[in-house]
Amino acid sequence: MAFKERVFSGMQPTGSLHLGNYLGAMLQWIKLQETHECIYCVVDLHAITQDVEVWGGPVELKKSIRQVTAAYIACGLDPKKSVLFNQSQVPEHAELAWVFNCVARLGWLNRMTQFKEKAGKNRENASVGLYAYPNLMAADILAYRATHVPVGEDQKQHLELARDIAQKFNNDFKPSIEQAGYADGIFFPQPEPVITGPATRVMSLRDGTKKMSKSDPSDLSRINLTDEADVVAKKIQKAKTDPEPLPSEADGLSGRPEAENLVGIYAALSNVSVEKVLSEFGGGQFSGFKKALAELAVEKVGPIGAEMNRLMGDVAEIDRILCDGAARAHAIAKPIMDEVKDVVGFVRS
Ligand code: AQP
Repeated sequence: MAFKERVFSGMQPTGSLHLGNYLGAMLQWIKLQETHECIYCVVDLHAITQDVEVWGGPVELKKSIRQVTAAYIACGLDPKKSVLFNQSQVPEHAELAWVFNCVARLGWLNRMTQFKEKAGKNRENASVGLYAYPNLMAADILAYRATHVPVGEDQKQHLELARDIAQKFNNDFKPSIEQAGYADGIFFPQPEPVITGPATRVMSLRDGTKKMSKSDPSDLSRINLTDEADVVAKKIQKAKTDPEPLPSEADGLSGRPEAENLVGIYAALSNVSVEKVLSEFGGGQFSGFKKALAELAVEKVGPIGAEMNRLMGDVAEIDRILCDGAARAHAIAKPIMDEVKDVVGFVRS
């Protein structure tokens, strides 16, 4: 069966969105909404897979869900063009995730590097939800039979797993899928990752070998979309660098992760190549470059933060947008989930 092209992606309300989320994923989302049917979710069920200290408890979670929604809109997502909603309002995500828990293999999940990184040394104490996170992510995508998933590079492995789950489901239930009228036996599509943002892996400002992340305990490690101009400038000024001047060629950045990261951020924000940035700043010290980067970051991030604050002034409107989006998402996912139940063999009224 040829599936209609449909885009799905999401972000976790585990704190304020940052430059990595923006450059790695959001810019692609905005582009895709002009050409595709797009479904963008605030993945609150994913947020609670981490310890409560990470997502902050019930009051903080509600605030973060609304704040991420405000960030979506402030960055340029249009709730009339795209479907914007929070995951927990559409029950099919959790329902399909359970089916996928029974399709995915333990061996597949054991290979997931994000679980290893997030669970750290205390693996025995990690939640079962964190372990099964990729199955829920597969359900998020396949509940809509989405064909394209714009994400940062860190999500590539999870996307591969979603493809394996789709394929195994199609194989496991082939006879009933065919009986349901899918002559080629293909019930779920193989979702394609879209990893093409201007900076698909933005690194921490404190450690160029670690990705910029909402849950990094150091706020200095990231630029939040809500940071005030002076905070952005301070974070960039304090960003870790090395003692050498900036190179004039891109090759000179290899083995210098912090320099590579800052130059990459500058290139992405100004929409030019790394070579172009180095032709301007190569040979100079970091101090001058950091000043220019701070100005650029403030120019790009400042208006987003200001618009988020304005939107957060009307929480009822944000809730209305989420509720409307959830109804539209449910209308797509419910018939697909009903068919899943038939294919698996559940009795339903
Ligand atoms: N540093 C990054 N560079 C490029 N892309 C990134 N993304 C996240 N960090 C970077 C992309 O943003 C989207 C949403 O990510 P998420 O919020 O669902 O979860 P995450 O990938 O786990 O991001 P964080 O910031 O590290 O969140 P926490 O700390 O809560 O786990 C995804 O497309 C992701 O690839």
